[in-house]
Amino acid sequence: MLPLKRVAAIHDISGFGKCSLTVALPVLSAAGIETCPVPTAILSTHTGGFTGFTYRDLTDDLPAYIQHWQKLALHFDAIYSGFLGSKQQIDILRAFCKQFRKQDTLVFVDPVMGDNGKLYSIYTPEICTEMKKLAAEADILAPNMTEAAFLLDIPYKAGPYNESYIQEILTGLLALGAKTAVLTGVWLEESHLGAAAMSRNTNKAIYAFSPKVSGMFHGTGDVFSSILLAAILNNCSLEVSTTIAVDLTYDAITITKEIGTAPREGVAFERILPALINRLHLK
Ligand code: PXL
Repeated sequence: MLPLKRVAAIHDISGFGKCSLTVALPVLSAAGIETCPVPTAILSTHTGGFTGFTYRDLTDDLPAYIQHWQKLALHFDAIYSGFLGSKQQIDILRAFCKQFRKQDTLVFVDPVMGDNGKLYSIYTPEICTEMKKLAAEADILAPNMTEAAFLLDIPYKAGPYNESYIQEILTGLLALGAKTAVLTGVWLEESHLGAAAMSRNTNKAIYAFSPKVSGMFHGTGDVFSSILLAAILNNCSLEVSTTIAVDLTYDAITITKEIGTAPREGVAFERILPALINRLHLK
């Protein structure tokens, strides 16, 4: 029997609204990957579309938490970061990578900062600067178009995009230092939305699209990134992994629309977990 692959997932936990750890843990576990959370904060809900949420910052707990893991000499096949609430948390994550990154460890950074051209409410220019340093260390960097614009210090464009613009953004992200960039929220024509990916060793963009669904659904970036990482750790190619992540994120959104829950409640990714398992077996 092969041992399980193991991921350290460094995100917040939001009790309601399905994002960050409440997505990463079930998606990666369903994909057969042992997932060890490093909770950076505890919120009653995420910050997008809710008011009055509680926010307990766990920054002060992290050094001892991580030190214990050092004593246990844990090995991780991947380090997966998402929503990070302060410069200090990004610094801790960079120190975590220094400590736990071995030759075979994949550092996957989802530089969660904003969407639709705007930063999330708690993100400051200082956090963006730190995020750039983190992005430079990523094996896989997975921003949306808004986050890419902030990382590259360029104005956000709403789309539609053309291939040369997407190529320019991907090239810029790789120039920051990331080995592979996977860009979400890419659309070249009104009817389809998806992702574009490029690695330093190929310099050729690959695309995956699904039909465009109207409306904005919270947590889709976390669903996409978690599925992408799950597929990569199951030895799918970058192209296959991106396609699986686009297809299944789309399926989760369409199911959510049919159920009719409010966009702020997150997407029904629970219903696509069997399909994820099937796709990983079929690869
Ligand atoms: O989905 C990204 C995310 C994660 N965690 C928290 C958030 C958000 C986006 O708003 O607020 C707490």
